[in-house]
Amino acid sequence: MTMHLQAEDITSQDALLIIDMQNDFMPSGALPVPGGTALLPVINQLSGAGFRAVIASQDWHPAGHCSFKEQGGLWATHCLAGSHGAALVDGLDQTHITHIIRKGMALKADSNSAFYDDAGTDTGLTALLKGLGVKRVFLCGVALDVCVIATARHALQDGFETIIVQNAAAGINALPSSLKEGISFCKLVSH
Ligand code: VGL
Ligand code: ZN
Repeated sequence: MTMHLQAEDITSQDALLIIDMQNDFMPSGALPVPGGTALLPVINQLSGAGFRAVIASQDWHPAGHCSFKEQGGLWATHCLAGSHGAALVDGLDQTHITHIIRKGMALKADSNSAFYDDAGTDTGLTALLKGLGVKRVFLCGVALDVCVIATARHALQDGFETIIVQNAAAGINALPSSLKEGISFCKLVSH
């Protein structure tokens, strides 16, 4: 399903998950996502649309993290806890952000998802959302093919209607062709 989202479609049972809009994932950062900066106006418009909660995730790694190349992982060193690279991008409007979720903090388990890491450790996001009465989540941010999609899969698994806002998300590479059914895509309509 592709729907065209308008601000008036958002209800008090909806949450926005803004995934990893951090300096290291922007075009001049350590692990650049092409087009990352161009998402800012769309995400900023979206975040004020009346969500019950607006949750920003931050990739937040210790030195020597297992996902880093020098440890045999896939990625250049990025998002070191407390660094400028790990900070939310300056141009991100934080006015409507209600919660921050940090992930990837364990040395030996990566966490593409904002819900559970690769060892199954829970960030508490599902309980937080359920406690607020959230039934539907909209996802945006970076990287679409890595952390956004991993977060979407867990959202769906935990019973949330799950929608990726395609024009508010950008990837490092193309999306995998084997996308799990049940995740919807929409575009934000501005007017
Ligand atoms: C991410 C690679 C490594 C992401 C995080 O936010 O998509 N990608 N760590
Ligand atoms: Zn990472």
